[in-house]
Amino acid sequence: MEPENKKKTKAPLTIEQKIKRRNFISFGAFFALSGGAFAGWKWLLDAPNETPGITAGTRKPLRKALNKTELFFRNLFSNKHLAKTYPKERAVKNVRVNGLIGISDDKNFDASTWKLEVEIGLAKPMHIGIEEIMALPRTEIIFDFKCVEGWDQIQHWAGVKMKDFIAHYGLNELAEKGYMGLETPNGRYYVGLEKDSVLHPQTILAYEMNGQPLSINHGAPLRLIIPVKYGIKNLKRIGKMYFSSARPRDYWAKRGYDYYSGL
Ligand SMILES: Nc1nc2c(c(=O)[nH]1)N[C@H]1C(S)=C(S)[C@@H](COP(=O)(O)O)O[C@H]1N2
Ligand SMILES: [Mo]
Repeated sequence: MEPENKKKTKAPLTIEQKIKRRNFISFGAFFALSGGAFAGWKWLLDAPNETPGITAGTRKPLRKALNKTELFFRNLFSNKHLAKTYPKERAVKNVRVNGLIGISDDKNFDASTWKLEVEIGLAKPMHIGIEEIMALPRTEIIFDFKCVEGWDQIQHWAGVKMKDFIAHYGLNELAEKGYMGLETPNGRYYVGLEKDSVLHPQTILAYEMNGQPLSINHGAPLRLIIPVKYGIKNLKRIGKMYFSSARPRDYWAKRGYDYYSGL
């Protein structure tokens, strides 16, 4: 038989046949896709939880995706991304007091004997007084302070740039480890910060607000002001500073907030 004839004997599809065929194809696709989606969901469900601690326990593949996203934005902004600044007149007079963890729960704190403790590896930690810090080059910043709870305020702070502080005390090599941890003297509030944000030109160790020494509730004698991050990372009443190659513990990340908390 001629192949040509064979083709011709095949009758054209009727409308009903065409519809049946389409339905068959779309159902097939539907089942294939659902099967894929189910397998994906099951895979995620069966994936191990990350070890809780620094971050809340989510599925490991999800954390991987979050970390990739974080890295993308970190590389995008890095040190070149500056927070918007404002003229002094725009700064509010009544600066809101938010969290007091590590402050109101510390009855033994004595601001007059306070010293910043800096862990420097195997050697004994450094203890730096506030006068010494105030003798370093002073810088000011007026920016829009943002809290994850949904409020923001234009605030005016002064202190020393963290990168100047680090350079002055010969901590550059330690800073290269990747992370800095900061804690209140009683260790009740603590944050972890990655190197790029630590060395950011707008990150300051602040000892003044609106031209006055810090009040106790705003973090006297020394607090962190880090405009590239949400309020939660702006630790008040710094007691201890340390460096690490792994993410330091972070109070709010432990409770499910984003570790990076960048703006
Ligand atoms: N020690 C300490 N620092 C802290 C907090 C805290 O509870 N304890 N709260 C953080 C949060 S959530 C915000 S929004 C800011 C608020 O700073 P303020 O009270 O000076 O406005 O401080 C941050 N630093
Ligand atoms: Mo906050």
